[in-house]
Amino acid sequence: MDRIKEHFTTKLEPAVREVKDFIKEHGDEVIGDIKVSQLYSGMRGMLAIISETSKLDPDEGIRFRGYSIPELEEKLPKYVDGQQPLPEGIFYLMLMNELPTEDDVKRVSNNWARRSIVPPHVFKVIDALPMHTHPMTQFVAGIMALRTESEFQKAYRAGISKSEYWDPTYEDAMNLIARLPRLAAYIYRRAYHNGEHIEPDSKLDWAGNFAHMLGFDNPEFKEMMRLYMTIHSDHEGGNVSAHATHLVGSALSDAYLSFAAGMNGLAGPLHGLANQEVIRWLLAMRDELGGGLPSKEQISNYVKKTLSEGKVIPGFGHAVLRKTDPRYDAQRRFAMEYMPDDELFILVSRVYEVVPEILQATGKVKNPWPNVDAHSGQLLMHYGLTQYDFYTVLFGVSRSLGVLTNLVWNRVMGSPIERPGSITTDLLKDKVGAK
Ligand code: HAX
Repeated sequence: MDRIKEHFTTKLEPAVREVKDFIKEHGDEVIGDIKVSQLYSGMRGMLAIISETSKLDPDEGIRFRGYSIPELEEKLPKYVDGQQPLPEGIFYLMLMNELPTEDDVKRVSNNWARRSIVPPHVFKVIDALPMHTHPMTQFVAGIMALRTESEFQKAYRAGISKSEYWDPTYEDAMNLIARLPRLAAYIYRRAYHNGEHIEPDSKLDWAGNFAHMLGFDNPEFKEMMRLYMTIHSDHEGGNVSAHATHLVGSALSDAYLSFAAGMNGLAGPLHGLANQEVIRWLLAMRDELGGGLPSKEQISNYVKKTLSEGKVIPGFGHAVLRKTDPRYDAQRRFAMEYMPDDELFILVSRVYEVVPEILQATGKVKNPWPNVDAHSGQLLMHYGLTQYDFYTVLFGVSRSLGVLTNLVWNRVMGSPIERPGSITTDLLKDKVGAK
């Protein structure tokens, strides 16, 4: 058994006992009421899922196992001479509920490198798709093709006991996380670099090697990728990609099926695809205004025009957050340090100064502030990763860290199949005595 898994096994029994005791003692306590309006509003504000890896506070933003992003920037191990947190570290923290040491992080890096070989049939599946297939479609097809490797599927067929489900799920999660960068890089190089693929460099860390396979060996880009992969990894349990992974996983679907479901959700423009939409929207604005850097007044007019056409301003708003997303702030700090004079960064900053007031004035937008997607594309564009259709795949690779950790923990806990109730409007009217 590998050392990471061995250490993880020490966490299982106490965590299961803690939850069992808690349910036994407090299981009948009521923690909230549901309003009729919530049933029609995408379950906003309803507590419905247990997710231990991170918690989103509307006014403060995300905390991973209790740590804010600035705290993690300080506390998580870095690459040699680097300043940005390594995603291996946030994965370890989410899995173990324990801050990793440098050695722990190295062990995760090495473990993933050992598991990272993608079987050739996966590349054949990708190659069979038309070149214009959206990268997220290719990504999901690749994840499904990788399912031939599922340890859980094999173990279930062989009749594994419930109490052991977590073990092959852990193997699937680790294998999948290890292989996603190679799959994603393959899709990128095939679509945008004439299929000139780059072999992995197993001496590099997970995000650094991903950058390398994409074709970006600039050390600054690698640092950016480490930050990107860390901050996109989890956003509590209710967002579409996390919830979809959790829901499908609750049917005992293996990590591949569950994660593919999550990625289908991430590919929606109101969720992860917003990062692509932001750049598309910014470039369209620049083109329409004749190139160069638009003034605040020009931006303001363009924002109003977008709204008047019945479209959303991509990268702004959030279902839970009520302030600027700390993930946006983290990327802004990176841009201020590494590329303060980048024209697109200046545009992103100007948009930040203009949009919230306009959204607020609509009187209906609950959160006028920028979210994570308002910034990420600018960082990628700066280093020459300009093919924005690919951006959501990067988000997806990172998101695997949180949602697959949750899947493993769901198996440890023996979480049941998810099956909320539904009701018709007529019956609901009867219930509340409406005519
Ligand atoms: N531009 C224009 N209108 C917006 C808006 C925006 N950025 N954000 C919200 N609104 C509108 C909604 O469309 C809704 O209008 P209707 O009543 O006419 O339907 C109204 O304001 C109220 O919405 P809300 O309660 O403030 O927001 P929701 O919780 O319903 O939706 C969204 C949250 C993130 C989907 C929304 O803010 C949005 O569409 N933003 C733009 C797309 C985006 O950036 N998505 C990424 C979000 C972060 C994420 O998941 N990243 O992966």
